[in-house]
Amino acid sequence: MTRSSKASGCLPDGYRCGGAIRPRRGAVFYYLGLGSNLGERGEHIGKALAFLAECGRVLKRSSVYETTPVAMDSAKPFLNMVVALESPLKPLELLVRCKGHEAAQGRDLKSPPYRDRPIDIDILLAGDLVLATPELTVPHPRLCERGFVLVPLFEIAPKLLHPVEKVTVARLLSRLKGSETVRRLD
Ligand code: PH2
Ligand code: MG
Ligand code: MG
Repeated sequence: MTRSSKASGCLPDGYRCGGAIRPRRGAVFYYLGLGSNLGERGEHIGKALAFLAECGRVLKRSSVYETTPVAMDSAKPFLNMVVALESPLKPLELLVRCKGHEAAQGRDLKSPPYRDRPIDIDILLAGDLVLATPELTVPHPRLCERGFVLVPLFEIAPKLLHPVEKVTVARLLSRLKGSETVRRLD
């Protein structure tokens, strides 16, 4: 049997196929949210990007946005961005590495959540995986409520389908209510 040259089976893993990209065999397409509101925020984000490049292939990165803290008693604005990463790591392996990197950048992981932090790396999506464990929930449980995540995610993946909501990122963003400030930096 001959395969049509358009069949995705003819393409090496990790290559474009009709606009969609599929991961290499055994790899996962992650979307990660990065945030910093303490210290040299741009440097912290830069170090996190270098760290993620060691975890796989960074396929896309959004602009950096300055955002007002949400659900936090803080006046310190955040820098936020979103990254698409293809990685051979399993979700829990990636999570452990991200936590290690947050600690290496000086984040106190024992402090209560929602404190000012030099760096936060959140796994937003792990392909189509739907998972709820004490360690990790994907899709991220508050993804649909947060402009500081949805705006940068929309920039790099507007047509991406949320595996639980079954709507696109563009639709999630259009449904968003609230008064968060999310300002793109040049
Ligand atoms: N992260 C939070 C809670 N609130 N607000 C903004 N603007 N940016 C964040 O990254 C952020 C937040 C929990 O991790
Ligand atoms: Mg977070
Ligand atoms: Mg986090």
